[in-house]
Amino acid sequence: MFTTIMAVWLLTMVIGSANRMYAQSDIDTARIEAFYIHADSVCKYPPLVDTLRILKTKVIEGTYVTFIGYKGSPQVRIVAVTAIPLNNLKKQISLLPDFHGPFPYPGNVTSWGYVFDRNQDGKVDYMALLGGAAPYEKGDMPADYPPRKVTLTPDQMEYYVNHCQMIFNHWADDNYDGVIDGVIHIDMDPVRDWVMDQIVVRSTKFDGNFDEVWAFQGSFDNRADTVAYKKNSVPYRPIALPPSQITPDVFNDKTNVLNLINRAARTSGFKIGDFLSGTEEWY
Ligand SMILES: [Ca+2]
Ligand SMILES: [Ca+2]
Repeated sequence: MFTTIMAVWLLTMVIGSANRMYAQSDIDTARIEAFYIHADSVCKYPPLVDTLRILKTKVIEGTYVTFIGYKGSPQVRIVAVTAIPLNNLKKQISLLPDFHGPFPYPGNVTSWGYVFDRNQDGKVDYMALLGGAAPYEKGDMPADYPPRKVTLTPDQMEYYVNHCQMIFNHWADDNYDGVIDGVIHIDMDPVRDWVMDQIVVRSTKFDGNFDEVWAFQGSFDNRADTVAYKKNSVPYRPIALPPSQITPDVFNDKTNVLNLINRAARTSGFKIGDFLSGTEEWY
């Protein structure tokens, strides 16, 4: 346990010092790709689940919106949107994958995410929403790693378990008008239950049209050559479901989630400063 805490702490220090190399004006946090690097590290290196606490729950039209923080801090870090009330975070929410046998399990309640208010206007404008638990391909997969349904050797099983993470899809409102205009979304490998790529889809003119679509594997440096997509319809493979499409309707659904969270935040009395900008630990 102590080793894990030290490893996470050391990593946080490394990330912190790397980020301090930049002046504040050099980081355009209002771009999903720039902010993703920070949000991704929050998703990957969470605190222990024991440190979570419920700050407020608001019921809106039968849906429970639960604002969750870390013990010792008044700010909201996580929001859950559920049909049932949350009353035992330790049992209901997992911040890291549990393993049921060899399979990663994302926890009992999965409709939650890390939230940020990048421009500090009191409204959430970036959500990293949990999508499941699975291993991520990072460009180092051995050539003989088998497709799904083939029994793994002990070495392959160790490789699989070591690559398992919680899956998050990152949704952003980059012009702060309350409408989602960008996503960084997972795309599963067609032949195995691994995340193969992450697809960036943006409406950079904020008019609802997708005008920037590209994909990467593991890090932005490892960019895919092309992403086949049609006008405002980007195909992707979800976890454990048939192939699907990212469309303006999918963006609208997430805008509705954003608006629900912000409505619940407003009626709960949350103010400017109650959500993190995400840059607090950068300088
Ligand atoms: Ca905001
Ligand atoms: Ca927007």
